[in-house]
Amino acid sequence: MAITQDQVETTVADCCRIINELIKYASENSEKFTGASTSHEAEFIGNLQSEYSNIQGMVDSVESFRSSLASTVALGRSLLTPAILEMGKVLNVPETSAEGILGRLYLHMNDDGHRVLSRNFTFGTPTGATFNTGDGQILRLNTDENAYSMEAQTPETKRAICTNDVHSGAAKHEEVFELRGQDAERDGLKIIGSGSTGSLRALSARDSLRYISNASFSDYSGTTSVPTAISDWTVSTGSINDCEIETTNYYRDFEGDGTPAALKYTGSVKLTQAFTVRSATFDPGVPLYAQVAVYKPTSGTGGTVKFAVGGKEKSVGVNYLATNWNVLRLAGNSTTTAAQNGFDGGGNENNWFANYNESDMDISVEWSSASSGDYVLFDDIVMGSYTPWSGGWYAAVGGGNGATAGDMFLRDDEFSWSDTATDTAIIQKMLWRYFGAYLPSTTSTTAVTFPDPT
Ligand SMILES: [Ca+2]
Repeated sequence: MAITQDQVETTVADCCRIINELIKYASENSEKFTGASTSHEAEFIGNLQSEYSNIQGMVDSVESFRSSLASTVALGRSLLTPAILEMGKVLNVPETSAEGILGRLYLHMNDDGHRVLSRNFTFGTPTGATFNTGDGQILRLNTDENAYSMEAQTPETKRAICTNDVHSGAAKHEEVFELRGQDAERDGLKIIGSGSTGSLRALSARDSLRYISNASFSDYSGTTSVPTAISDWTVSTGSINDCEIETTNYYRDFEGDGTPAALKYTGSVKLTQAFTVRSATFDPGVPLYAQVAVYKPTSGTGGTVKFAVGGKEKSVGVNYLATNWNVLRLAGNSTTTAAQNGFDGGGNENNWFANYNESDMDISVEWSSASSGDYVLFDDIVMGSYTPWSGGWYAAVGGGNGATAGDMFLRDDEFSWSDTATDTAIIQKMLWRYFGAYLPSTTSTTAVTFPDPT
């Protein structure tokens, strides 16, 4: 009789149970070997009497026991691997590595609706330290293209520290941050931190030039008050007569910008640029960050502003914007009031190529239902790849400094954020711990179809 996927899932779950019970004794149960002052190891050491004739031998032996326990916990990978290879045969996939087969299993589960229990992460929001000079942000993306939580991550506090600013080796608006997780434990018996470090460079309009031309609206024909064309952009709705160039109140410039400028709409206009202008290509495996700055001059300014990249857009009623510069980020297609109001949020599945791709791909900035006698400004389209680190994706973007400098990131500016996970899920946790992988998951126990061992 042919082996079924369900049968191999049970075998994977059985392997997870064996290793999970050992890990629970090692570091997770209230009765545990190591991890805190109440652990068996610490109590054993604490109860030793200095008068014991072989006290050093006793310390050595418990250390030796600890070392063996850590080695056995590390065997989780070799315990699980044959079961995962068996899964590869059942699925009839060409991959031969455990990681490769888990990647295929993810795709199969996405197709057939199989779900494991979620580790139930709460992903923290990077928060700038009160002493920061820069007023920009670090944005995160923890949702994959199929809208699953990216759960191959370590619950811990993470930090980003600016190591290179414009005065110490970075290009303007392209400051470099060092990313740091918490220290890992000495032998990995208890997971207290990833020990991971990484690097994150802030994105500027210069990054956008990989995809579009004239991303910050500095180039035009005619005069600032009567432009005859905005270079490389097409007026697809409205008239060039409702476009001007604003060189005093702009959002920010970028390295290599000539005379910094913003685009001014004095009526309902939509400018569009096809991605064929620069023969842009997108990486389906790397999510795209995209934003544009919008200026609202008075509280009474009305209408709707829209920023669209490919098939996705961020559309916001101008009444929701602050009377100043605002940032619209590509992160969804929502039209509800609450979602519109969240125009400043992070990324989601729509930042992946599979979801924003379309026929005749283009980018556009639009003001519709413009209020009579008013204007809005658009400036500084920033497009670039999110940076992968420690199982998630990150984008850093500085704030607008307009004509007056002073709020760019400076060296030692810092962000911190904490990720937590309920982590009652056994299979998902083991696949992260031993393979750096995750499968389609759900927090609803009744929706789980690839169940944890009981
Ligand atoms: Ca500009």
